[in-house]
Amino acid sequence: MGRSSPHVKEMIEKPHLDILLCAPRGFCAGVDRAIQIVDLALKKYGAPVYVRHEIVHNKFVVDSLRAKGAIFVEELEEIPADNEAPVIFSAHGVAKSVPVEARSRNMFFLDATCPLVTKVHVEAQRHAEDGRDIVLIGHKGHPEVIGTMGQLPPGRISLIETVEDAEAFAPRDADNLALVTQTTLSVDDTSAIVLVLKSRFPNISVPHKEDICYATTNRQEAVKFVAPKVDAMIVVGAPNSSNSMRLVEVGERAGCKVSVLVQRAEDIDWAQFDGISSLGITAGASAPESLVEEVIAAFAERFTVNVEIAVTAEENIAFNIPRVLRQLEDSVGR
Ligand code: 0O3
Ligand code: SF4
Repeated sequence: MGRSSPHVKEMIEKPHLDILLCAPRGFCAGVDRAIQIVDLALKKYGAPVYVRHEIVHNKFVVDSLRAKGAIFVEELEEIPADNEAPVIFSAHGVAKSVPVEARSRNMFFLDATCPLVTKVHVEAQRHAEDGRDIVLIGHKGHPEVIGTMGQLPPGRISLIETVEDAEAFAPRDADNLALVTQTTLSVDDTSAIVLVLKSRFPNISVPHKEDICYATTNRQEAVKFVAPKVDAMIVVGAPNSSNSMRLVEVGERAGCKVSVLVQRAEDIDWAQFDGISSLGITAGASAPESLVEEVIAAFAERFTVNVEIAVTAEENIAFNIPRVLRQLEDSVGR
C-alpha cells in the first residue's frame, strides 16, 4: 500500500479548531425554576396545563414541554371558558391585570415569573407609593417590559430605550423620579443611559445594584473575555431572547468579526466559519445545554476540535419553586 500524498492527506485530515466555551452560559436560576414549574405541574395535575407565553424564549424548550402536554397561549382569553387545568405565567412576568383576570375566571394559576423580575415589580410599586414617577429602561414590546409597566396605572412608568430617549425625556416632576430596568439588557448600553439620566436628573433614585440580573451580567462578562481571543463567536439561543441577542452584540463589540446567533446545529451557516482556527461558544439564559453539545458535535464533524472552558464567574443560585409543587419535587428527587 502506497502512502497518501501530502495533498490527499490534507483532504482527509480535518482542520484544527480550538473551541473556548464560556462559563457561565445557558440556563439561569429563573429559567430552571420556570421549566421545573411546568414539568412538575404536568406531573402533579396531568396534561394539559396552559402556559401563558413561551415559558422561556426557546423553541426547543417550548416544543419539548408541548410534547408532554403543555398548551401555550399568548393571552388568557384563548383558554376555554370551562377550563379546569392549571395556568402558568411565563418567567418574564405579567402585568397586574393578568392575575386579576385569572382570578375573575376562577382559574388555578401558578406564577413562574423569575423572582428577580418580581423584585423589579416590587421596586416599581414601592417608588410609586413614595410618590415617584418611574423611568423604565427596556425594550418596547418585550413581555418583561409589558409586565413591569403593567404593575402601575398608565402614565406612572415611562419607557426609555436609548440614550436619545434619555436626552429627550421630559418628566412631570424632575425631582421625583426613580429608575428601574429590564433584567436582560446590555450592561454597557444601560450604563450610558443611566449616566445621561443621572446628569439630567441628579435626584433620580437609582437601585443600589442594577436590576440587570447576575445571569445577564455574568454571561456578558464571559463573552467579553472570550470574544477578543477567537476568530468567531456563536451564541446558542433564540432571536426573541433579549439576553441572547445582547450576547451577540457584546461579541461583536468585543472585536469578534463573526458573532452570530444559532438556534441549533442545523442553522449553522458553514460559510461563515470557513478557515477559522478558534471559536467561542456561549448560550443565552434560556438555551438548553443539549443544544450547545449539539453545536460542538457539528463542529467536531468538520474540524479536529480541542474544547477548553473559560470560567469567568461561579454561579450557585437556585430559586424555590411554589409550595404546591414542592412536595412533588422531593418525591421525584429533583
Ligand atoms: O428576557 P429574555 O427575552 O432574555 O428571555 P429568555 O430568553 O426567555 O430568558 C429568560 C429571561 C427572563 C425570563 C427574563 O429575565
Ligand atoms: Fe431571572 Fe435573570 Fe434568568 Fe431573567 S435572566 S430569568 S432575571 S435569573
